[in-house]
Amino acid sequence: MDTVAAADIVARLKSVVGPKGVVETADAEPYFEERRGRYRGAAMVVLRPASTDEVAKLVAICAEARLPIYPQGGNTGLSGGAVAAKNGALINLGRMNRIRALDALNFTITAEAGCILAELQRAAEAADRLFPLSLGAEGSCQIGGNLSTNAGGINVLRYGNTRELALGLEVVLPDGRVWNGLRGLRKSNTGYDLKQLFIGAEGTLGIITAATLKLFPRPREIETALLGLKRVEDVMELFARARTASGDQLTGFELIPRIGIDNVLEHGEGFREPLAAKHPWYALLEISSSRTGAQLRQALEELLEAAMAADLVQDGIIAESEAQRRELWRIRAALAEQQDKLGGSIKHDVSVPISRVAEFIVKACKAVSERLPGIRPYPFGHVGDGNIHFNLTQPPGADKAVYLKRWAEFNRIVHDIVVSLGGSISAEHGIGLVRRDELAHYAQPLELETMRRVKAALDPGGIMNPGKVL
Ligand code: FAD
Ligand code: 2HG
Ligand code: ZN
Repeated sequence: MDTVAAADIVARLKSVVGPKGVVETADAEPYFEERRGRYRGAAMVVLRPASTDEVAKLVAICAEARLPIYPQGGNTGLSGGAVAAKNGALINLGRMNRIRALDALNFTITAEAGCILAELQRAAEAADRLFPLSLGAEGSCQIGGNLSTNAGGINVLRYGNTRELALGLEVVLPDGRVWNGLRGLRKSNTGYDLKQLFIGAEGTLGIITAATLKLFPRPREIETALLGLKRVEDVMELFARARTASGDQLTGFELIPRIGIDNVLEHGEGFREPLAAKHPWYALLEISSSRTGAQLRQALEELLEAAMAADLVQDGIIAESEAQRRELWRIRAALAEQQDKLGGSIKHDVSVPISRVAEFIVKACKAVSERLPGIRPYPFGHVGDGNIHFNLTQPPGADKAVYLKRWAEFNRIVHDIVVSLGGSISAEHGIGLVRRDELAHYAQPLELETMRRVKAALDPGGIMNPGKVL
């Protein structure tokens, strides 16, 4: 496209959104940053539409001009999916942040894509309901981004991924037409379930502009415990016992390694050693019920007593107040936030069947240590969903840049083990740019072909978030 034509299209795009919807070059930097510093974005123009109609008009102009579109939500994604390029328009949904409707009796909420996740949670709570999606970035990620990455987080084992929480979507298709699929129905078998295509598509098939989502009764009793264990195998045995002993009321079950506690104590603000002695592994678990008088405390105490008698659990604390509960979860959040303080960190977001989590961790730790003695595995996360953030911290004193150049090499070692155990190379963060080549390596040819056909059918011009996922 020549410069005159490009300037003309940019002018037309800007006139759709007006001055409030145009980000000036001087203010564009936050839209180009990438969380992990592996990429740097750029764009011909950064636009912030205020309505579905504006999004549709922008997309129609881009489709006609074959101009690439890079959708963006809160830009908290961890796979580089929201990284734009200078050949196209970055469309950020942040101004589309209204709650359109809340139907307490139907247990649904309808929100625009740019609604911040924490705001959505608050709107549900104000109506005595729970929107259970919860993750570290909830103060800045948007529901459109959550849907587009099919985000997971800390409550998946009870309530499911974002995909399981979505009942209906409104989407601007790559030709600029609007598909209104905002249905609040638990049951509807009317042919292909189109919304599922857009959930987890990372902006490659269209722009999600609104969603109808499931709500749940708000928990009235919550019990949270942090437990110290000797072996990762014991953590997973405890998980099985906890599900059963709690009457299947387990909402979160997170793994924390000792290296993570040491790191948080050294680099975090205001943390104390959580238990009297140090332990190789910790489990942070939470059970909850919407019923008062559910006697969760008793169930938890009985579980712990039995687990300690069986030498599964060495020590533990149960939160005595909401403040203490928050403090335990603060350790978990800091674990992720502070990991890079230890130096270069090669990331993996993998899942295996829950029954094979311990085997995976043992095998993968051995394999990476054999390849690079001194490497420091930092495995943590949502093991109650079989999801391990198997991140690898550089050996102490190693050259960070040299170490990070070995990213692909360690990905291959770890992902080979994951696949051999029947697992997935991307549990919750998505493919984006970071895992695109890994997807091409591990996906079945027929899966890739089918995905490419879907992409070509919906986006024949290839303008939606080009270069991502496939
Ligand atoms: P962005 O980063 O802006 O975009 C992500 C992808 O979605 C991109 O491909 C983008 O093009 C596309 N996209 C965004 N909005 C739209 C739209 N409206 N229509 C179409 N495409 C769109 N993730 C988890 O799953 N679980 C966690 O526990 C978790 N914890 C995190 C903790 C921290 C501290 C951080 C920084 C991130 C964490 N993440 C986690 C990753 C991230 O927060 C999620 O992937 C989140 O869902 C991304 O939302 P976003 O609005 O920031 O999307
Ligand atoms: C979490 O669970 C996030 O805290 C981030 O998904 C994981 O940093 C990571 O690898
Ligand atoms: Zn996570």
